[in-house]
Amino acid sequence: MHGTPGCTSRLQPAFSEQRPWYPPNSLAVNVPFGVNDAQDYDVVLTSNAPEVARPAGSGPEGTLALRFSAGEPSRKVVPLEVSRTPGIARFELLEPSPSCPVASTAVEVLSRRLISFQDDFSEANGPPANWTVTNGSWSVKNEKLVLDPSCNDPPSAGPTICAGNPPVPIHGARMISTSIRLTNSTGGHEGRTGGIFFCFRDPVGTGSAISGYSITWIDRPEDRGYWFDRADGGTSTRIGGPTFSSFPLGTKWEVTFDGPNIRFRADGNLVFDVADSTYRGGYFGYWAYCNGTALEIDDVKLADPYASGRILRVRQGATGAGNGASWADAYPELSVALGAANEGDELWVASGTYTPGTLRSSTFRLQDGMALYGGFAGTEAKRDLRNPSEHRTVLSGDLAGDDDASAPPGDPRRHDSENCLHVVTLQNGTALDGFKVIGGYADGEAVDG
Ligand SMILES: [Ca+2]
Ligand SMILES: [Ca+2]
Repeated sequence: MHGTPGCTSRLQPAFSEQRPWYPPNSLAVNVPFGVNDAQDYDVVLTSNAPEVARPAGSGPEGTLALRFSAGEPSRKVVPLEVSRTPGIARFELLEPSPSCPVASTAVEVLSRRLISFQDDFSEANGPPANWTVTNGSWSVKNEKLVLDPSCNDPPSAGPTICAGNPPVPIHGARMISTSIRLTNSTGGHEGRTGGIFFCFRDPVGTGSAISGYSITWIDRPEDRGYWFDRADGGTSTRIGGPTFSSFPLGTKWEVTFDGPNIRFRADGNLVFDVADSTYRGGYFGYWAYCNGTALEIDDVKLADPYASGRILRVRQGATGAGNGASWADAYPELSVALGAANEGDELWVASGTYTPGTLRSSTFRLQDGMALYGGFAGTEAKRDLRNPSEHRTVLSGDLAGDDDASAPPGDPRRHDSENCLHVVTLQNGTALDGFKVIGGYADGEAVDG
């Protein structure tokens, strides 16, 4: 059976904005339905920009042969190796005798450069300097952004304002926080109606072709409370709410992105936790219904709280969550922590001997701008409190743990021929401090940081 349904969804997702650490870094590959029922079916998955992203196991050329053996499932999930190089990698699925058009999809790796935006409106009263007004009467008054309740627009094109002048897409922000007050409206059927929009593909917050998210407060009796909507080319889908009376109207709103999830908190209450990874990055702003709703905005902050300055802890034997957030939840393996770390992160490593992997080519590879500190007991709250001479932290390339430094160099009794070639690989702007490095073989490095 060679049905067309398989032809339309052979590579999923269709398009994805991803960052190096943002799941899901994988593609689902479907062969046309049923084609491998009776015989093997071979396809080739290629990336046109393997330096950006490529199928795992494909090698530097970005080409991976996939065999769907007879009778086995006609769907495979192929992990992607996503680099730290920004760009778009387009994937194509090639078949030896295609019964469907070539299937293709793409992954965009966003720039790692953090584009953060914040504004506390400390400028003089007048037009907001860092914002772009699409509709309505917005101004800075007494160090706040204020929407004047009078408006002459049709309600469908309500007052809208976008961060940035000109509007700037906020790629990389994983946290949006703002104080917002919806002051009482004139009492129409819609009541107070307004809120935020984010991850918009277009800076204009209303209209017929919008794509992105909005979170709104509305007082209307039949759907009072918070709404969470996703718009796809102007078609709106409710993905959260209405909350009715479950939550009061808060004045501190916060949106965070955690992998595929988007969470919305108001005054500290978790209002929405929605799995939706359709949009990331894009434009941010505020809007209100044109019925006399007035807004008062302050302390706008869009940032990636995890992008830099994060402290990740590593401690052998740790059995907690393994996310590095505390000594209890430390990474037990330094190599795993390094894989999870980003530019600007600090790694604190408790005493012990750490090896980089199982191969002679294994190495502790520090990315640009990472700092690695050893010499911790595994309890310290500050970096200054560590003591490297008391809490020896060793990076070792002695994979078999059998080195005997008392034998002369070149003597097989040193047992160093199986050791790693390079124990540590540094980049520009990396820091390594408080470690003893032993057991490299290629250059016999013995750095005492
Ligand atoms: Ca202010
Ligand atoms: Ca050895």
